Amino acid sequence: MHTKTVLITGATSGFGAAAVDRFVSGGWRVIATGRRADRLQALVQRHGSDKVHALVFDMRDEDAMRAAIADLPPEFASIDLLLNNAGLALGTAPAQQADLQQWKQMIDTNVTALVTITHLLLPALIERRGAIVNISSIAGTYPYKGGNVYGGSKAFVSQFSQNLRADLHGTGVRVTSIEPGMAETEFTLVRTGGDQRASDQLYAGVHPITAADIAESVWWVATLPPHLNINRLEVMPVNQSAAGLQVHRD
Ligand code: NDP
Ligand code: 8X3
Repeated sequence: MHTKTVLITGATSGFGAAAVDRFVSGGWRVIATGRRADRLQALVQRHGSDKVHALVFDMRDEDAMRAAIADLPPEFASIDLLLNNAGLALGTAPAQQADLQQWKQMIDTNVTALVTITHLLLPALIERRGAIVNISSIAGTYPYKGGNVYGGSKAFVSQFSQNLRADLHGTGVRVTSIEPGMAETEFTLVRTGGDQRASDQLYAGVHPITAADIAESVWWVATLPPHLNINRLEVMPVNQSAAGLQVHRD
């Protein structure tokens, strides 16, 4: 059996870093991408340069993305799985007080960069009857205050995934949208501009999803028999559930 290769975006922390460990331990080669070169280098050192290849680029820089992927060493060049994981939420303010630059950064990263790398890799994925796993969010399904553009960007990721399924019909390429709820990673630190206390308070007592939990879900989806496709997978901590509508009375 040939060694498979996965390209993981956002591999420097959280779900992406855990997925690197999971796929390496499952015998795959991993292309790990992100902006923080030191974190990617640590992954290469931990697993070995024959197992992990680091690509340092900002997902919003299309030229850098193209150049990095065009320059892959031959042993990493045949990609079987694209894990579209890089993404972020910025801010928790209601729309009427939100920062437009933060909105644009979320759209540029969660939407524009995701479709750009997908478009770039699609021909190769079709040739190899590969797979795409997109990390969406429950925020794309359930609205909450302050979710505004983050939730909108994840609704895009979920629907784009299902539309890819429709277009890729008959190619053998699998597409999955994984939609996690509260998970303790660097997500809330990034969202709050580095407020560790806010992050700790949010997850206190929740028993949130861990990065390893989602890495295991990705692994399960990716290693199912090739005739099976998980279309969408919504995962929450037991201590989180969706409830209710709000009513304002004048
Ligand atoms: P982390 O903040 O821990 O990881 C985010 C990753 O995205 C980092 O590796 C970061 O790398 C990368 N990233 C962000 N912006 C860019 C960019 N411009 N260019 C390249 N890489 C970028 O958060 P999570 O692991 O939690 O998040 C991973 C995905 O999961 C995101 O799409 C998030 O929206 C989604 N998600 C998270 C949930 C949660 O509760 N944690 C729940 C549902 C979905 P670097 O900074 O080094 O560039
Ligand atoms: C992250 C999940 O509920 O914090 O995508 O928005 S949530």
